[in-house]
Amino acid sequence: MLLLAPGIRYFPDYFNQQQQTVLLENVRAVVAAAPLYIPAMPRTGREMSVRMTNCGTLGWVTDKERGYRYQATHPVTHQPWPEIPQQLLELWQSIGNYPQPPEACLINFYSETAKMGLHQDRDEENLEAPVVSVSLGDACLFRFGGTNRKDASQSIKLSSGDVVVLGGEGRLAFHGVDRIYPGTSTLLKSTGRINLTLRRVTAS
Ligand SMILES: O=C(O)CCC(=O)C(=O)O
Ligand SMILES: [Mn+2]
Repeated sequence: MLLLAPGIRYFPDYFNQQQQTVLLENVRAVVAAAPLYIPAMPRTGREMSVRMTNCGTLGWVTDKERGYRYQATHPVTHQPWPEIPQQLLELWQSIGNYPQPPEACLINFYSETAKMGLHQDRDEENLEAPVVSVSLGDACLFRFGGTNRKDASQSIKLSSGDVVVLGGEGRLAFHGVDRIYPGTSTLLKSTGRINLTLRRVTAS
């Protein structure tokens, strides 16, 4: 484990090839039940470049009308989200340092050209619990800074199987994905990257 900044822990190669393959199968099963949808920014309705879905009792969604929020059902199918795969629950137990299980696992799919702007994860009522993030597929350039948008930032390349935890002092660190490096992994059938983030939403 490497401490990238206060509260930001990095576990390179946390999942080996075989574990990544199993995880990917689980993600595919989630996507089959809860299809990827196109998230839109609050107010402007501008579409994000990532495609998203979730598993867990709650999922993070966003649209023009109602903005960022967690809800128990898929915004398009209106079905409850599938369960969080066991491997991810175990990951949280092993490194989350938090007594209660995650409620949401946001699944982001990045095509070759997708990115995610610098932001904080702060739609959770619970900011005591960490956010645990898993990378699968092509590598990306991940940027993280401090708790103010203008704070200096650093970048690292995240590869398939890597895990990053934003907890404690790092829980509200600004972060984002500047680019994908297409063709750097053979895990997925085509190019692209999948990111999974485990979150505890409620405070009790
Ligand atoms: O893709 C990543 O590594 C980060 C994703 C992220 O920050 C988010 O979904 O809030
Ligand atoms: Mn985030």
